[in-house]
This record gives sequence, C-alpha cells and structure tokens, in this order.
Amino acid sequence: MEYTMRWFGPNDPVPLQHIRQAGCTGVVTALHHIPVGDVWTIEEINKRKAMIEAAGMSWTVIESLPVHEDIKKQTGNYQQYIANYKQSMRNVAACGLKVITYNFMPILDWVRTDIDYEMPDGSKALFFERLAFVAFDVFMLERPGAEKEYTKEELDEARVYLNTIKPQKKETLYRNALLGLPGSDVPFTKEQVLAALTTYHHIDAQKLKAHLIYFLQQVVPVAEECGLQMAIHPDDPPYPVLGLPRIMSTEQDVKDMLQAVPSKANGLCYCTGSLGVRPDNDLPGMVQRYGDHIHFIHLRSTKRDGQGNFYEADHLTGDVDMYAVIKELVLVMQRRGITLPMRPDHGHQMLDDLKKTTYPGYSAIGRLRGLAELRGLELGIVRSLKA
Ligand code: DNO
Repeated sequence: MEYTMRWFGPNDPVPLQHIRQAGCTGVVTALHHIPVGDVWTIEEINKRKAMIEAAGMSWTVIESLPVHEDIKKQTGNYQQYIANYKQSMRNVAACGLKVITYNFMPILDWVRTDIDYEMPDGSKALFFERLAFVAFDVFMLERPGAEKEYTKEELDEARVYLNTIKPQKKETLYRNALLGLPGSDVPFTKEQVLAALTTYHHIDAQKLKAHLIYFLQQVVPVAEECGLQMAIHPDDPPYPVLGLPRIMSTEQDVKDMLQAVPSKANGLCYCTGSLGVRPDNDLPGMVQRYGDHIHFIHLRSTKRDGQGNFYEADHLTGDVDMYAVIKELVLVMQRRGITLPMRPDHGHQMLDDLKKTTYPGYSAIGRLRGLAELRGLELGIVRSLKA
C-alpha cells in the first residue's frame, strides 16, 4: 500500500514534516477554505500541491471534494453545483491528481458523543454512546418525532442519564454530537439544527439513493474521460441518525451503487472503521467481491458492545479482523498490479499529544502508532504469501 496521512492544510497543528517522519510518502487533503459547491481553481490546487511537494511528499488523494446539500436533495441550484463539481474534477485532473473521496451523508458527516473517551492506558479515543445520543436527540435537541425511533426502555434510561450528568458534560455532549456538521467550530443553535433536518423531511433512503445515482451518472463519465477515480466514503456510523436517511452503510448499498453506474471509475473509499460498526458487514468478503472498485483505504478498528455503543480501538485490536482485511487487500493489489493508497484512520490521543489540541481523531502520535502497526502487518503478509 502507499502510506499516507490526512493533513487538514496549513492550519493543521500537525505539520507536513511530521507526516513525512511518520513514514508517509503521500498526503491526503482538501481545499477546506473553498466553500462547498464552489469550483476548485487550478491555481489553488497547484498552490496546495506545491506545499506538499516541497515537504518531499505527493498529494495522493483528495479527501474530500464535498457534495453540496442541494445535490443530495435535488433542490435549488443543484444542476449548477453538479456543473461546478465537474469543473473541479477537470481541474484536479489537470493538476495530476487521481482519486477523489466524497460522501453522500445528509447534513452530518461522522457522529460521536465523546471525543475524550479515556482508555485504560490513559490515551483518549472517540466514542459513540447510544444512550447519550438518545438523550441528545430526544431531550436536548427535542427533535419532533424522535421518541418514536427508540424503545421505551431507551427513553427511560436516557432521561435518567441526562439527570445524572453535570451541566458541563451536557454542554460537551451537545457540542460533540454536532462536530460532524460542516463548519462545526461555530456553535449551532437547536433551531438551526432542527431547521436543517427539516429540509430532509421529504427524502427517504430510496430517494437519496436515486439522487446519488443521478449524481454519479453525471460525474462518472467525466472521471472516465480525465482518468479520475471516485471513492465514496461509507456512512459513519453506518445507520440512520437524527431521522436522516443513510445509503452507504451495507454491502447491498455498495452493490446497488455499482450496478446502477457500472464503471471502474465509480468506486469506494473502503473504510473499515465505518463499515466495521455493523456486525453484518463482512469486511474481508467485501474486499474480495468489490476489490476492483476500491480506490482508497482507511484502516481503523472499533469495538462495539451489545447496547449499540462503540469506541475506536487500537488499529490492530477491536472487532475488525485487520489481518484478514489486509490479506485480501494485498491479493487485490497483486491481481490488479497496483499499489493502493491507505491512511491509518484516526488514532488515540496519547503521549505528548494529550497536551495538544488537534482535529478529533487526528493527533499525530496515535496515527503514527497505527501506521507503524499496519505497515508491519502488511509486510508480514506480503512476505508470507511469497514464501
Ligand atoms: C472522519 C472522516 C470523514 C471523511 C468524509 C469523506 O474522520 O473519515 O470525515 O473524511 O466522510 O467524505
């Protein structure tokens, strides 16, 4: 695999040099300063590319070229936004970039309730606690109709949970639950969030899927024409949240997407951290079956319990059988005769990083540890296959 790490751009507290010292030859980044829906210009793309190359690495993957909400809903100026998207694609291709990661999750990207979940060794992980999320949804956000989506026991327990936590913790929960909103450094009011959710009231999963397929029918031919690969990121977590439809959570979802738009350019960002939260997702099997469409890899593991909670585990522990996954990935790369870009997705906040503020999940040392472990595992697998 080609080893990369995500870099959030010049404002990222983790500098490029540290990414290189971690053993990366490539960087995964995006032009986060360009508003969603606007065209990425050749000038801006080249500026970023030059920064990465000056640090001795290459810009391997775009994560993400975000899809405007109007495209997901097919409202407003969505045709214009699709035209802009195509223009950005042509521009990144002209600058020599090859892989575009995106997602089709309405409003919220990832969701967690706690970003400082303490592990027994004192490092900190991201955590999704179902009860806390129910409490947030029903009693803090007071989303109309939310209580119908949970059991009576869950509602009772969530009420008790909320009465027992300190006001400070309540505030943190509110903030954490909304961190996956774009521009989440600005605090959102309850009214703003509810208003955004309302705009999806008439869109169920079937409709959202149709909108994704329409979008792909428009952009995949452009990808083919200019040698780009589209890599959709799965839903995180892989099920509906806050009453919003989610359509990239299961193997069936992947199958539907590929059947509707069958092209090698139409593919996946295969993220074991997101897909692995569902016990019914057969991770190594998905690599076997859809390996030809994997264009980018996120490796991470989660540990779930029977109550719907999960935390982000160390990269080689937790519920993901990382050995089996990497073995299948190695076989796919050998069959296709290529090296796929991979990044260790997230990492625990640990050692000196405990004193620093970074993007949640993106401190340097935890990812460095993950990368080192994953590289070693891959090397062992490659060598043992040759033996
Ligand atoms: C979180 C990431 C996601 C991912 C996007 C891709 O850490 O895995 O934010 O970058 O969903 O579009």
